[in-house]
Amino acid sequence: MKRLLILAAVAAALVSCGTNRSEVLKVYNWSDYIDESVLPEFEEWYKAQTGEDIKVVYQTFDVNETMLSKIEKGHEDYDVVCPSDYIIERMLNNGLLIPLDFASIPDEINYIELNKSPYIKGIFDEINPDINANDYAVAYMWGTTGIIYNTEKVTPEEAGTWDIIRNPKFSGQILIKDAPRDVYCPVLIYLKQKELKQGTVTMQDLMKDSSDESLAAVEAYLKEVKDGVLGWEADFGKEQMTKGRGVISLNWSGDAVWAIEEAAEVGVSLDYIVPEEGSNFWCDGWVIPKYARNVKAATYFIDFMCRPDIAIRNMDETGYVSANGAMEVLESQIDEEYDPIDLSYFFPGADSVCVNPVLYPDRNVIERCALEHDWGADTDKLLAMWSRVKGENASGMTYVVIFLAVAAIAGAAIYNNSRKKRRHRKNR
Ligand code: N2P
Repeated sequence: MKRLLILAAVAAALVSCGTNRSEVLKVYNWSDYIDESVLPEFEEWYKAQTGEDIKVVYQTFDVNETMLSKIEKGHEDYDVVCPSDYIIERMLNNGLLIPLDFASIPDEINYIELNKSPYIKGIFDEINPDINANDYAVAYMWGTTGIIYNTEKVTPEEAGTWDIIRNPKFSGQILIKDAPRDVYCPVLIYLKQKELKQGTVTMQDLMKDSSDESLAAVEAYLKEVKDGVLGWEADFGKEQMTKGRGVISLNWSGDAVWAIEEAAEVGVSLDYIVPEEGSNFWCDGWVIPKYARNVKAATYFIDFMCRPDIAIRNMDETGYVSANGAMEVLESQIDEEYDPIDLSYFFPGADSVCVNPVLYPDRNVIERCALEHDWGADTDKLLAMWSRVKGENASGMTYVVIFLAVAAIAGAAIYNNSRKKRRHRKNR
């Protein structure tokens, strides 16, 4: 928060000191989602490529919805932002994105074209059948939603089903991502197991299902779960898990990689699983919103993010897996410590490679996951449901405190008033 305020002040200062806006690049990205040392390197690289100065103003958000509202409602002039798939879809549907002009970048440094993963390109093709998301977005990181668990307290069988979040054994020790869509989808998949097995619905149907009936079912389930929730977290869950303060965390695969590594250093053993019922997989991508004011630098920035060495540094720093399809990226992750997995869906020919399976999911994990989709106006129903679920978490206690505070203020006012009246009478 403090960092955000400082950055906002720097941004305001730069603009008010008369710095030419064409020399400023405003980047708005998820927190903990980049190796920040690449930012000054971009400034140097941009100067070398174009002969122009650029100053990156870097700001972060915790969840998609915060970012979206700044652009959709606030019309903020970020030059490049990093939404997830279903938000890219929404931004496309609402005409909020500018098509990317990569032809403007010289071929020899066109890292986007050089390293495009056909797999991810296919995912972006799926985002919107009418508008090709590949013309508007370049994938950055991707992964799954699953369960991080403490292996000393939870068995893989227990963590291998979404039912774990209401398992009374772990009550009070569960952290849940404060990301409504990424919680709604797995819970709905869990609740619709029977229908999925019977083939009366598909995972893809569920990703688009914003019916009142499904919303009510997920709401009821979450209300059952919430008394056992230690925290609804946007970004502190991974750290809590490393400190042994939570036993289970409904979280993203990249936070899992980060947490597993950090925890190992302090003797806490964590693991990550995508429950057997299935889940969502997601892909975040760089886009240029229509209120951007430095499209050229934004285009170069997106390109720079696709340079394999930069992609590797961002992966190593954050725990997330790059959408970059360069073999160099795969080679940097090979580690004989892991059992071989089938990654040929992502890197053609790589059907048995030793890489961290939390980072790159095996083909069979991917096969039980699906991509989320924009719900349009129904999104408001989800957000209302989410705040009902979380709001009630503050429960009666909040109302008691508010009631006591109001009663105290009213009492003090009545007392002061009657004292004044007494004094007034006395003085007469
Ligand atoms: C990292 C956020 C990752 C975004 N803090 C997952 N979609």
